[in-house]
Amino acid sequence: MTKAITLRSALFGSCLALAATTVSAQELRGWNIHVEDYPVSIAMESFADAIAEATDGELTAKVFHNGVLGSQPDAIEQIRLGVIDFGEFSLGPMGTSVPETNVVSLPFIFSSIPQMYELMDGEVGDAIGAGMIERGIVPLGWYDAGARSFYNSVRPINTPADVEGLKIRVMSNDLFVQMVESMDGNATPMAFAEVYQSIQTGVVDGAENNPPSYESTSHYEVAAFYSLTEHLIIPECLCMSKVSWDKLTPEQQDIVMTAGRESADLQRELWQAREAASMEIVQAGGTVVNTIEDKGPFQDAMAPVYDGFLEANPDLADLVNMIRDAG
Ligand code: BDP
Repeated sequence: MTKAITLRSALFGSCLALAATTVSAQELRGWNIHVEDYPVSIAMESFADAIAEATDGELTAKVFHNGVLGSQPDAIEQIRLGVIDFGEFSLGPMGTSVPETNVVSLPFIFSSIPQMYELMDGEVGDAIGAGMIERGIVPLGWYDAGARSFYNSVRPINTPADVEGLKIRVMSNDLFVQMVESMDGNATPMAFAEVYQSIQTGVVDGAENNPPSYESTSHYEVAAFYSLTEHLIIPECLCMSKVSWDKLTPEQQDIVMTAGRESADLQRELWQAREAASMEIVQAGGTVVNTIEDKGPFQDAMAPVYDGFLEANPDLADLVNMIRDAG
């Protein structure tokens, strides 16, 4: 693999020149879209605690939950500019800034969550991470976001034909628009915070997300059919602005990187439990869940998404194949 630079050498190599920089006590500001008891949020708080402890309070971090620092696409740009110091992002909306992240937004690209973990913790994660660093975003740890499935207020989805004519909210990325359109649905990119009301008022019929987000946003109250298509396994990332990263001393960088990795271990553990709890909550709340026995027709329907992507991004074909060949 030509892009096999490790994140460690890419980052630590480039900051040697700054080794003499001294930094006085400072607080990092962190963006988070989720509610405070969400696995991501708890892991981010542990990251903040670990940094404060390891630096004796010289470096602290404050996490702003509930998306109060703005929408995800805006926050990604602000991280790149150094306006926000760190954040926890889905790689889904990062595609417009970092093309490499788009490979994990291809429907059904990973065969399972364990496979996703394994690849993100290896060469695939390193290649995507290198692309992020090039665009000003330093990955500290890969978080889990399970698999996303469709939900709507109209009918259960059992086959791609059931998506026809449904108005589905998607995250901001053309790939997700194409994904829904390839099943003849109508896709509407929209901010996460607007989805509940949009379903309630019929602006859209539904959306797609993992069980914890479907539950924590109360979307299940307004879209009771949850169909386990599990069409997207998109990893998430605790990341830091490269602008902010470069202002840290090498010792602080080490502390932040270690805290980020450890927070990812915690998040992955918490995720499993929350997924199960969320499924129970939504079912107790009246959600009708259906599993999909044969996902083959959905996978087949995605052929145009892959064709279009590979035609527009021939340089990413190796990365796509690396994941597909992992089996
Ligand atoms: C959630 C992700 C979050 C996204 C949200 C969405 O954790 O980062 O903003 O989906 O659909 O699962 O916008």
